[in-house]
Amino acid sequence: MTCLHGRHTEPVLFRELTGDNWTLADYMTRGGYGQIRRILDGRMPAERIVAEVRAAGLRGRGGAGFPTAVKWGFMPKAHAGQTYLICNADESEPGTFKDRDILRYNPHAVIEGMLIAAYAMGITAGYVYVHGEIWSVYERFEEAIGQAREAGFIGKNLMGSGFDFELHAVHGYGAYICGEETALLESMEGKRGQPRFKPPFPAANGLYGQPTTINNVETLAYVPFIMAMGGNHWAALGREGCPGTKIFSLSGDVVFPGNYEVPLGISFAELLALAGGVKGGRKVKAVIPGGSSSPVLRGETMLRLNMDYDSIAKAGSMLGTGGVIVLDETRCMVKSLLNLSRFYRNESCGQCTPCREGTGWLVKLIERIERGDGKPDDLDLLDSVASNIQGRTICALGDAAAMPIRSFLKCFRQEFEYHVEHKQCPVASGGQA
Ligand code: L3W
Ligand code: SF4
Repeated sequence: MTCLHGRHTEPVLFRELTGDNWTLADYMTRGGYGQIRRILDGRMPAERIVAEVRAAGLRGRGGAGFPTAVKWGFMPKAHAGQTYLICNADESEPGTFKDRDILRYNPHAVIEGMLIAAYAMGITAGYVYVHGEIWSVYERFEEAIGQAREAGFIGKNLMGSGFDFELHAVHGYGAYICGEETALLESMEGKRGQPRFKPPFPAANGLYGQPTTINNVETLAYVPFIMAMGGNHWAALGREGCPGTKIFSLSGDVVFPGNYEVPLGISFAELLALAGGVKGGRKVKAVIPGGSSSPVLRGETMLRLNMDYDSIAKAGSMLGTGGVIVLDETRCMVKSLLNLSRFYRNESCGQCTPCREGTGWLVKLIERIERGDGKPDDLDLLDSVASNIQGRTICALGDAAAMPIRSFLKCFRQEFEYHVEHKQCPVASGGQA
């Protein structure tokens, strides 16, 4: 997967990258570490940094879109013990593959972003938790950390300022659930990666019980650019009312799958055109706009929407991680849902009964419908199982498993009914759903 095919319209994070210029030396020629140097040299007050991030309107890029400046503000101002900053690079939401490209092509932007964030919150220790199935990215990031440490950007008394910051990379072993922030903390503590109850939130009780801020890779990587441009200027890169740029990962039935860094609020139609449109000139049937946990929308609905948090939420879905999965008119919606549901069943950590048992029931029901053994009541049963999972579990995986079911049924109910009634797929058989 590459992000470097020159089809971005407003690149910030991916600007000037060719694929092999990820090194410290190259980052320095692009003004790298200039912002942390300016901050430390000038003893910039932490409030000024937070004010720039607030002016930028930066929202968390890990899925929830939580305002970054507000999250940083949750950290206690005075704390006797250690506090931590964690970069969540456990990217594993199906359809989402942006963070690994940021780490691969622009790792020093992440490190500088962490330095600035840590300084703003008075944190002296940081970790980057890298997904266990992208080993080459983990190794490259380790190398980048080594370069930064050797150049004096990580360690004690940075640039003679008195500010200390230690940074380490750790890796998981590929479990999706470890991307949930509290499961990630458990995993880092050497325990089984299972989500904790929230509250308390990590800002109060995080790694080893200490106040911890956890931000996504893309969120942190934008911070040096926001400081360099000024928050207002960075915000103005987005379309009206939609601050900044955002990386969308396009996959599925598009001509050029890949990562596209574009103004937030760009229309879906423009984004699709950047990716070369739908394969074979076919029609877009359905779109999952924000990673597999976000509800599916019909193609014609998406073609009227802009890619920003509010527009997608008003249409009944979520911008999530910006992992856009495009399904064309040849796709069977039952099979597509089955594929997603198997993923959530396999990745459930098993702590909560509705999620552990319910995700298995969902798969059994969809398998039955898909192979032509569905019963007339199965669609209501599917909806009932999903509604008994949603909102009744410790973490968002339960919701993430339930929401696609309900949205597929809402948008494509006739296709499911056709499977039950005719014991075959209308797409494959050329029938009308
Ligand atoms: C202190 C409060 N902190 C909220 C913090 C909280 C977290 C952030 C957002 O789920 C979503 C999920 C997936 N005091 C606080 C507070 N916080 N109130 O703010 O919290 P929350 O609970 O809204 O979200 P979450 O649990 O982090 C994330 C969805 O994203 N998703 C994709 C996930 C996949 C990846 C990936 O592969 N990279 O992230 C896609 O849709 O379903 O809804 O930090 O601590 N009062
Ligand atoms: Fe584990 Fe699922 Fe419960 Fe989340 S909702 S804690 S993944 S069982």
